[in-house]
Amino acid sequence: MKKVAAIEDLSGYGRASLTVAIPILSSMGYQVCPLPTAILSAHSEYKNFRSVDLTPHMSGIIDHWKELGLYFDAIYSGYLASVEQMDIVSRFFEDFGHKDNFILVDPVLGDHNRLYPGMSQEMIGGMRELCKQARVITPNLTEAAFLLGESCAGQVSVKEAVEWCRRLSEYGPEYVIITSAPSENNNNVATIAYDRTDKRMWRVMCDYVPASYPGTGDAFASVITGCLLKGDSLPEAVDRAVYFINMGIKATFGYRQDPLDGMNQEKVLHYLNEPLPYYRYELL
Ligand code: PXL
Repeated sequence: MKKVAAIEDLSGYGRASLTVAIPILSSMGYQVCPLPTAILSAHSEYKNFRSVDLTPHMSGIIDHWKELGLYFDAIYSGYLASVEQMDIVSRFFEDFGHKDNFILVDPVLGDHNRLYPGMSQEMIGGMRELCKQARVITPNLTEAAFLLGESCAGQVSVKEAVEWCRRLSEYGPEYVIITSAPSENNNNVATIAYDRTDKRMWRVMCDYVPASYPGTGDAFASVITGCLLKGDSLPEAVDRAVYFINMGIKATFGYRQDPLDGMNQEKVLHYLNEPLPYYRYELL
């Protein structure tokens, strides 16, 4: 079985990070090996959440994995809560990254033009360093802006987003995927993806649903990891991830539940193993 090391927090309530990554990657047929960075009562968008920081325990876990001689086909990192954790993850990449496996960094920093609570300028720098070690990165538009020192407070044009995608690839990753990117049509959101090797820019459009669920970025990055592991092309992987998120959002939006509870992924996990009904990707 292919193995994926997943490095992020475990939040007991509200679907995010490991409680999203594990079911998705398991459903796709991979063995997930979590390296939890913290245990939270609920993800950090809930007021008064409690948190146990596992930073002091991460090195011990990593040492044991080294003693066991573990090999991971993919390494996926998501939400990290401190620069110290980012340093540990960077060393993990050096130790466990090989020519034949790949590292995907989801540079979780913020959304909707704002940093998440607890994120700092120093952490943006730490995330930028991790992106340099990755083969694939999956920022949303806000995170792309923070990584590049740009602002997305005003309207970002399609042309600018495409430019940001290319500029991020100069940090090193072969694939840069920007989610929540603008499109010419306000009823659509775009995901754009750049392949630095063949210099092709892809786009997958999707209808806009006026709701926002935490953890959708984590789900997106997890599906991309799974698709690339099975050998999908970049645009195919993006197509499937966009399709999955769209189905998940629609399986949630009709209910009156609190959006903070996240996407009802349990209702749509089976789509991960069904053929895509159609390809939507286009070359930009
Ligand atoms: O979905 C990203 C995420 C992951 N983990 C925690 C979070 C968030 C977003 O708010 O709070 C703890």
